[in-house]
Amino acid sequence: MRISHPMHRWLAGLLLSAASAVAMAQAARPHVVVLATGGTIAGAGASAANSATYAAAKVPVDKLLAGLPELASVARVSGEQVFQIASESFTNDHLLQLGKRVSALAKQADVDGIVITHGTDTLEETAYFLNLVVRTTKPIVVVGSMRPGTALSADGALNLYDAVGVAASKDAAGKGVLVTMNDEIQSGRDVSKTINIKTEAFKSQWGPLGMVVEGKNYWFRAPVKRHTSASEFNIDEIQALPAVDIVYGYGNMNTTGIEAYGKAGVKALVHAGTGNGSVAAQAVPALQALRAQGVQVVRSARVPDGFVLRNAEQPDDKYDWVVAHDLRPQKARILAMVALTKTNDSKELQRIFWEY
Ligand code: DAS
Repeated sequence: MRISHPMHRWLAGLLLSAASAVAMAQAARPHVVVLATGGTIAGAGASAANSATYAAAKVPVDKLLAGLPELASVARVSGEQVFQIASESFTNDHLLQLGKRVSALAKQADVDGIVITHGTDTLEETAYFLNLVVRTTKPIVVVGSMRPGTALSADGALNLYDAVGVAASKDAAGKGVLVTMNDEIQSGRDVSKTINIKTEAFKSQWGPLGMVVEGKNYWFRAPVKRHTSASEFNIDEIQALPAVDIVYGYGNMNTTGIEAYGKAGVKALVHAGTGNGSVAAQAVPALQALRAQGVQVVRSARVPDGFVLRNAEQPDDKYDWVVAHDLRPQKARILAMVALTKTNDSKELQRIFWEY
């Protein structure tokens, strides 16, 4: 279409140059890939009052991203729907598939950061797994929400906005896998879901690494345990994860579970003991029998904070058992599985539990 009037031509030129300036600015922004797996952040409730009663894993990733136009000012965002499940249903196969996709994307020169949207129930396990096996310094951020997007005061939108912002940030590189929930930036290694019905659910006994406020990151500490590019583990070399399960300690403890897992052929059994990883006297022989069959025994604790002291509640040197250090049972299971892909030597396993 030919524009005749000089003023109109000038205006059209102005609009065109403004549009191209915006396009150039957008093209210059970091490229963040959002891998969606389901969970409450993709959930939907029957009414706005349903903050805790809803169906998880309903909203597809393109709808999640379309609902957050503010992301355009933070990064160039592309989305992939890897799974659409509630995270309590994650299996080792899901972990492997997701880990391999994250690893492949991290190798791409045109990808600057990766966000994984995830259910909150096992978010801490996936975050720790990726922290152990994805060899990259690029920011990887796992994010969820405690309320569905349909609820009053839903937390998912700001959590996702924060996650993309952190994943697009150069200052988030090299800090291991991160979790952004409730304005905080948590270490994927340290964080756990500690409250099952509040937006302030995710805590670490060692505290968050920092905070995100209005799209700006404020850092206060950095991880000291090995992770990602400094890890001896590599998802690209892992084709399967060994069976590792958990038994819980409590009053009137019996050995039914321990013996059943032994018969089922676990490669390691995590014992979530009372106190500082204590084991009931009547359970010790059953664990010793497992060890004699070549099964690794990892002493963790049902008490959430602190750390299990080696040779304190049990003579670990004598029994050839491993202690989980400060890792909660569900995290100890993740590390035991990954470590067993490399070694079945209990002294090597203990080294790995000290270092990761
Ligand atoms: N069932 C929970 C899950 O998918 C919902 C959530 O909190 O994300 O982990």
